Amino acid sequence: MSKKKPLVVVTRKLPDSVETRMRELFETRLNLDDRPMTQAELVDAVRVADVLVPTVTDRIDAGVLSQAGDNLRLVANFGNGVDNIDVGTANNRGITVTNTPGVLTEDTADMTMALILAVPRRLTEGARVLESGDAWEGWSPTWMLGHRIWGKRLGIIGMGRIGQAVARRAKAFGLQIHYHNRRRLAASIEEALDATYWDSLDQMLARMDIVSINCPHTPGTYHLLSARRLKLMRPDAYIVNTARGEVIDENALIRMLEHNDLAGAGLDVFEHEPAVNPKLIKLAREGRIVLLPHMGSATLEGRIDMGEKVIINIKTFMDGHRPPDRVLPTML
Ligand code: 8YV
Repeated sequence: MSKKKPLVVVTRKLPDSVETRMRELFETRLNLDDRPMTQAELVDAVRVADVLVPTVTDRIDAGVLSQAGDNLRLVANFGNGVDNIDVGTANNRGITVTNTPGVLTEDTADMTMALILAVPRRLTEGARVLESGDAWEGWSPTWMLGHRIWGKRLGIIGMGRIGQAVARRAKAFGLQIHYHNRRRLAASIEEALDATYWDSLDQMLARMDIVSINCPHTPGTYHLLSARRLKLMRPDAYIVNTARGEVIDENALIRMLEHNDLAGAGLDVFEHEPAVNPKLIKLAREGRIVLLPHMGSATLEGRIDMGEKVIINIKTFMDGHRPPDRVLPTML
């Protein structure tokens, strides 16, 4: 007799090939119209599911987890960051949590590099000149001048997989690589990247031309770039964030940009997503900053790879093995 297939509830629309494979392997409940689920709908889902596949847009907090049915054994996050899930509570309730590391490293690093280029070189501002439909008055030696990135100092906060992938790209663009991380990297990696380690984040911030946030959002990194720390930065420095909005005190950042205490910013993530502070939008319209709607890992290839990881995590778990991408509270 064949074993009953587990009920897998997927909270958002995933690429077709991923959904097709999930349907073959599991009893799958999909969200074909892609409308984000409410907290009440998430509660309904965890009451019946054996496995929940949430994304960054779902808050799987203690309130949701406390109402999970006995069947719920696995929360297989479609995403790398797990700050949308209360991993501690899940763990205490015997629910395993997995994520999708590795497969979005290069895409996110590409987008980070795109912002590192776009902000100092005024890329979106320039593109808008022609889109506006107004006649272009032609080239001028002093018009639309940005700033060179070659030779500048890039300070990477969080030198994990994505941080290192940013460093590899930035090195090729002639940036000097500096980093702050919980743990110092092996000498061989530092050497390959020509990277200088700063034990003190404060000291590093005061000396960088561009700062890139590449660490996860955890209780320890919430507002890591606080008002006090942002003030340590040079007024001609830029800040790029493709990690999580919560790592920066967004109100403090806005104040600094408004007062020209920072040269600019490139933000792919926001503190209260999907809400974006209107002051940020105003600054973007003025050409001071570049804003993207959380597109760091948005490639079809990446999303298919993420789906594949989710499937492998579910399948391995259901077959009675330790899933490859298990997240433990101690890892956060
Ligand atoms: C994903 C991300 O799109 O994986 C992450 O941590 O931030 C994004 O790039 C998102 O998390 C999907 O849930």
